[in-house]
Amino acid sequence: MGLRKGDFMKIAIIAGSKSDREIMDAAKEILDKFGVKNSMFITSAHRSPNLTKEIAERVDKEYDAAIVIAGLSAALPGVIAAYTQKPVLGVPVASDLMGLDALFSITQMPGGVPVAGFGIGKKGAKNAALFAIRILALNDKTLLEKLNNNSKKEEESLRELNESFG
Ligand code: C2R
Repeated sequence: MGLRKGDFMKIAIIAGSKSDREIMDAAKEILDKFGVKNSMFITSAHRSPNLTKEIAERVDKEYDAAIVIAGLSAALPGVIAAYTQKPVLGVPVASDLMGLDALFSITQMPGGVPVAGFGIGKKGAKNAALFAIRILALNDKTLLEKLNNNSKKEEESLRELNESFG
């Protein structure tokens, strides 16, 4: 029908609060750059458990993976992962404890409910988005090509910088 497989692939970006918006945008920027469809949701496992369940069920039916961003006592990625077998990529947000609270909450999951843990803040969100794209690229050659071109460009820009040093 002229549609590539990638046109159907979707990533959910979910955050625990609207105060996490900057981190959400860091993930979205990468997904948009690679032409990967995505939607953003805000919900809290602590504050809005029913909405969280509804969104997790949508992830299970409609999305290929979820990037879940949360700070403080970050239950949200684990709760989403409890409702779906789709890959959940957790991104901690910096806090008074430098984000270590969320980093530990996300990575120290009880056995049986896997959440992939990324670095704290925008860089973690960027890597989570790239990792989600790598998952999609397992079944999408066009996306794999885009990833390769992106890596080549990054290397090329460093070569140019080094040449400018003389
Ligand atoms: P507010 O700024 O709304 O007080 O939120 C959010 O991700 C945010 O980083 C402060 C922080 O609380 C986090 N939060 C969670 C959850 N709900 C909100 N970690 C949850 O259910 O896991």
